[in-house]
Amino acid sequence: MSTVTCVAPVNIAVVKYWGKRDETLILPVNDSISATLDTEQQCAKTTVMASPNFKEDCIWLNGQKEDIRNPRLQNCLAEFRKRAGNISHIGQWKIHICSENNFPTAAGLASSAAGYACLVAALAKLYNIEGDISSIARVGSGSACRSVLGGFVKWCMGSLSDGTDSIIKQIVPATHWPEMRVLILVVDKGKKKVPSSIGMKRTMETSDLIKHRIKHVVPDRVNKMEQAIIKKDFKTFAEHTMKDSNQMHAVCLDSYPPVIYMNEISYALIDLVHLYNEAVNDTKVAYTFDAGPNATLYLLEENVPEFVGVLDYFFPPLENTLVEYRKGLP
Ligand code: 2P0
Repeated sequence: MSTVTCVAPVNIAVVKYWGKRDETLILPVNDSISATLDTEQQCAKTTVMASPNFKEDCIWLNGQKEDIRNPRLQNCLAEFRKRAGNISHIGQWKIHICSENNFPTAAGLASSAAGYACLVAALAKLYNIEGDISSIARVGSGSACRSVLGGFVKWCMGSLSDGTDSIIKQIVPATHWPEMRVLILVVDKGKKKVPSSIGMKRTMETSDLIKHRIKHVVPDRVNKMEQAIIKKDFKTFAEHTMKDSNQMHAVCLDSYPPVIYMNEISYALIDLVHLYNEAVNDTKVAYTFDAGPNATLYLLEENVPEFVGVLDYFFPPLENTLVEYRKGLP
């Protein structure tokens, strides 16, 4: 038996990937940029085991047995077995996969990004495969390719139909902007109502706004975002992060039937961030929302205590506990 365990972090996009031009190879309609978070905070942990005694391939996700016939999973496995070829006898053995997330799964918190990046890293170790594995992670889940590298990462959409130029590059390592912090505000742990892949397909088929976004907005925004990251220009970074999140959700709303991910708490958080930035007469906090109502905030370390105080005031985390406690008083 051969066993490998890997850990992979989530990434949170500041210029969003939304829309595919090829659904099998998972090729996007625009470039995207994300930050890969610290491994321990929010990650997937995956163990892969290969044994000549296993009768069939199996997968467990958070302790629950899942369908191994998932086409994306099969694509990843097939690619590894092809690459392993004759160089490894393990390539002929059946495998068991156990994967866990230390955060809510499928709640719009990039669980599939961490999950597939982790699976691919573990399989690469198991089969002793070297070289770029981001393209294999990509066929598992588009955003997973960005979790293969640390720091700020750009996924270049490419233009070739075989996807060979749809590649990732590190803009800067995490050490370049060590003051950067991320707060993840879990508004709802539940699974998203419309999976990203279905939402993206609907957008591509029905939205007019997506055409404007991919042609006239994202190319310029990606350049500005890259420069802002390199120059550590938080104000520009924050402005484009918020505008891009808003536009992604606008194209979701422009899809038909509309794809709605945010809820009233999400909108209240957006208001709060803008009110706070106005009150301090600066742009100190940026929000971004993925395919769910949960907010990710980007801010610099020096501004964390004050903004957490503001959040605690308007969204007291212990509200229910306090109410219960007060009820218990004589
Ligand atoms: C992103 N999201 O750039 C965007 C922003 C969600 C909103 O990538 O179909 O799970 O597996 O390629 O990667 C989520 O989509 O979709 C996503 P598939 P994925 O992070």
